[in-house]
Amino acid sequence: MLEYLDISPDVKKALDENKPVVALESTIISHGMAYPENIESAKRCEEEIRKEGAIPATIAIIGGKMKVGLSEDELNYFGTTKNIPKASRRDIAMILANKMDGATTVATTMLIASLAGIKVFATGGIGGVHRKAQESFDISADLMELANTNVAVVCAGAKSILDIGLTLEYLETHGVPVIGYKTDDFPAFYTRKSGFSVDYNGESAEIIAKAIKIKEDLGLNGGMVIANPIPSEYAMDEDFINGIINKAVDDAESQGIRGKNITPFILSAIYELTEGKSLYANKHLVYNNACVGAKIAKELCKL
Ligand code: PSU
Ligand code: MN
Repeated sequence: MLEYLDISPDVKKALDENKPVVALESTIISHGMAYPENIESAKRCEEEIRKEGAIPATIAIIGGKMKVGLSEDELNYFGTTKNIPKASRRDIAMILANKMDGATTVATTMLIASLAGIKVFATGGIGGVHRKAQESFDISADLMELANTNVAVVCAGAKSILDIGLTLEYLETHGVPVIGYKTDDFPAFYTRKSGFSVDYNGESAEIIAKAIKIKEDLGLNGGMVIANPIPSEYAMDEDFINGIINKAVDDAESQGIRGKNITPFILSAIYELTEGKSLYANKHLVYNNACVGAKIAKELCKL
């Protein structure tokens, strides 16, 4: 495994010394935002984590290696290189065999974080069960990873490009706890509410860390969803954004977009249709998640 896994010196040192580490994904860099905002925002996430006293570990596949913690050069390379393939679990083996680059999704970032011994990961939104999944079978590999891999994922909920109700049902079936960070509502990425509730309100980073530790002690495999709503000052108007999302989902369908291209297509359609306003919300909710991820990772190190 060491042949394929490359942990940066500061991440390795932090892990060896039981210091808090927070993983970050790279699909958001290659497919979620355009240059130069992608790099700026990736750096700002790392800063937010450091400000809280934890060490960031941005995860990506570069030249056939699973990198945990990117150097500035690697981050710049990753953010400026076009057409890096989105790497989900099924893509890892061939990407490594061909010594290619890969942008890690929530699923793959969880998997690699877990190989490196990182327990907390902060991102924007998770993938889930798509609308009309009963016909398309389109269920993100993120959910299967959450079912199996022991990493807690701090996110701003799921976008309503998905069927949020079915996504929560799926997580329940697979035994994945869905915990709100200081909220009873499951958030919908751009907005603080989705109309669905979380299973538990995690009132503090401390209680969430405790739950992660207990889950680990009991050998209950699988991840956890820590749903952290976008701060009110950055939240978007619900009717406005939902109208846009519906249009983006319809456009994807009418243009026959399929498979792994659906999510990136819809995300960029939302960006175009909101004339960039969605990006502002997107960036700030990710920074907020990075910060909460660091708080939880810190509490976890004390246990
Ligand atoms: N949802 C978002 N923003 C994102 C993604 C999902 O709101 O950037 C990205 C994440 O990397 C996630 C992936 O893991 O898309 C899910 O893709 P798919 O639906 O193809 O499984
Ligand atoms: Mn899919």
